[in-house]
Amino acid sequence: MSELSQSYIDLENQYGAHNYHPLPVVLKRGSGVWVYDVDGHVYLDFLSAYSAVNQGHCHPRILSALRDQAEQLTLTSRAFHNDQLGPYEKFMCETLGFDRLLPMNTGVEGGETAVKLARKWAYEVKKVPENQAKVLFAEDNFWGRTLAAVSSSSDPDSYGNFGPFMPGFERVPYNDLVALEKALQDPHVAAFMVEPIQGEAGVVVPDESYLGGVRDLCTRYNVLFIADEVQTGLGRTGKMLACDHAGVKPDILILGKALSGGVLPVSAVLASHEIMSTLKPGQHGSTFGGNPLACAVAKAAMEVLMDENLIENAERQGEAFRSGLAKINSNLIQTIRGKGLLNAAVIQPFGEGRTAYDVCKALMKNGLLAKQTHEHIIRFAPPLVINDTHLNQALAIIEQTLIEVQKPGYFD
Ligand code: IF1
Repeated sequence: MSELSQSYIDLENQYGAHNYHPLPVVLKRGSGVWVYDVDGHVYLDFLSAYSAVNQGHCHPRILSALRDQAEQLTLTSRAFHNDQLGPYEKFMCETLGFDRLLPMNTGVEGGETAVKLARKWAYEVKKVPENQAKVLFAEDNFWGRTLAAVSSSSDPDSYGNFGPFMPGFERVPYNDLVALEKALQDPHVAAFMVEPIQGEAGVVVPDESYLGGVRDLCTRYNVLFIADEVQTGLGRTGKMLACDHAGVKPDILILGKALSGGVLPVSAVLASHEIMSTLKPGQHGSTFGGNPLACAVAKAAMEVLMDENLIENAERQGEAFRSGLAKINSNLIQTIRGKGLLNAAVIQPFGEGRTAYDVCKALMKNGLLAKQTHEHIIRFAPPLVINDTHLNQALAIIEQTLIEVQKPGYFD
């Protein structure tokens, strides 16, 4: 590593909280599928900031919307109206088929908003007794780092020593309709919040029938189906929403990440008028939620997804990636799974305790950035603008790397 890169890492080590263990690379610029480090080395970005830059790094049309609005008006608070919010809300509701949108900033604020809405609806519409509302989550879920989010987590790294936890949260096994129906026997259940594909759990794709089953059970037991599409939404899985693969519509939809094309934090919760109207003025909000800059950027980010056919590209390139990965003759790849351009490979442990992190470091040296999730899974999620040339280049790097890391002495 160069002294220049090391100098940046040293500053983070000395002055920053150590709440991450990043790969030893210091990035300076991004464009499309490419990112560049401070020494000018170029990398294919196969993480896309955890699916926040689906439109590619620094997309010119999104940056232009950012620049134009930033020179007009960036923030008014919701104490006043602005000329961007209403048109954005209309655009999003008509594009995605919901009655109303509540704008927030980060994905976890979207999740918090969805849970608050579900509880409010439970007390005021379903008539669940006060403070008795329950919300169900899936085992191995991930929806952020707030105390409510970690209260629903089954991962000790997420919840360890952050108690006491939010009451009224329960978990059911993912991809298990029998367990879900059993939990729905409790009349106090307000909602079931679930990722259509579990991202952090390691790109876990449920049975084809699962989401349809969730929809049917939630309807039958008068429970709100909350789809957390912060990571799977906005074209990532080859459809606008991952729920579209199953042809189901959730009662509450949570979006984030690529809603801004990675330019600034923008999230949104969409629901019916019945659900959304349970919130009255002064009962929920955020300083930056619905700011004119976010609305202008998000509208441009959505238009880019649709106008540049990125959703169809994700479907096609995802198929090509999975079949290309399967053709790589390496005993290190145990399983390949995913939908669209949200994919993962399970890596066999190798050498003396070598893990997916070691493979990611080797991939980095060969010009591809990816990140492991848990010890033996590598998530591969490039921007949806990836083309055939980029994809073949990536597959060649992966194949070369998997050979290199098994050569004697590679890690010496
Ligand atoms: C980190 C993980 C991914 C999410 C889903 C809500 C949120 C996320 C399905 C919250 C956020 C991010 C958080 C980020 C890394 C990344 C992540 F590894 F943490 F789990 F993508 F898988 N729902 N995921 O994936 O959105 O508040 O972050 O905007 O915490 O390191 P946020």
